Amino acid sequence: MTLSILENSPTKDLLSKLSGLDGPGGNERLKHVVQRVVSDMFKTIEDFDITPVEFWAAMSYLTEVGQRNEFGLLAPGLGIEHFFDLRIDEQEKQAGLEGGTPRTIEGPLYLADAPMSKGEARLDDGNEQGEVLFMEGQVRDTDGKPVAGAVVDVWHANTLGGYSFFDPSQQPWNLRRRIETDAEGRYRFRSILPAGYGCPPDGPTQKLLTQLGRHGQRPAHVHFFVSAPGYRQLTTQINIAGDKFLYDDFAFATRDELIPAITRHADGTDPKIEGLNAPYSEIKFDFTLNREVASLPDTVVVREHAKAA
Ligand code: MBD
Ligand code: FE
Repeated sequence: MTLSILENSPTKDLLSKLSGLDGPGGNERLKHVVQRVVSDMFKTIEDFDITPVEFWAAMSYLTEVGQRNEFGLLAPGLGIEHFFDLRIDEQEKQAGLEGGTPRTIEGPLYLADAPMSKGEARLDDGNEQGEVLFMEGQVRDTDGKPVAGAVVDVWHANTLGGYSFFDPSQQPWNLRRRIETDAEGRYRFRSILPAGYGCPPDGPTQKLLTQLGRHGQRPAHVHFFVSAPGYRQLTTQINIAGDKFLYDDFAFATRDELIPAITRHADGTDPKIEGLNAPYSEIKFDFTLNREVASLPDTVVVREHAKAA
């Protein structure tokens, strides 16, 4: 028999007072959200007969998530960041917007203001013996027209799955660049193949995932923000085909259209590339941007980003 006091008037009264909904002042939207969140919590406590000991364990857990700065990891791990993608996908579909490159989550490891270059860039600083990756493509609009001067803001992990800045062993800005597309809307970069990312094994996110019988691994991927005046910013990633975790991403970010073919040149010789004598890989990937739509929410997610000193 479940103990139920949720519908009793003292509980209803309590919810109305604790959320401030019984009085004036404050933020009306927040009052309603707090009322809902706390009443859903009460319902969970009731339905699962949560004990105070379990509740305080959860509070300690959230404290640790904050202390370790892992909310940016917990949110994708619990599918919340992907859920926001699914919501805006549906909003766009209902507004008749289609044909753009699919979006997928930003993740927690972006760093604003990466070095800018025109047309092409080398992303790796040469300090690591990774397999060379060349990636290139064109930014176009949904009519197929090239978008010149678009900014392709790209970031990815090194061969150990670490991101510069967050991984202090890497040099500043390693594997992070902004590339402005040329007159034909083209971008091109040289880098090294990233490895997949794994949640810190001793951190609170992995602790929860383990309790859920889950792993905390992502397939190897490369992140992008693609933007241009008059277009909806695209937040996306490409995955490296063949990765063991391609369809088993703890952050739920893989999408079929975001797994470009990767061409491996096993002989490692290319007359165009001086000094290259080891196997290397090549990816061609074009981005399609949707035009700005005033009636739809902006795709730029305003959130706190780390800033390089
Ligand atoms: C990453 O590199 C990432 O992209 C996400 C979503 C979560 C953790 C690490
Ligand atoms: Fe990532």
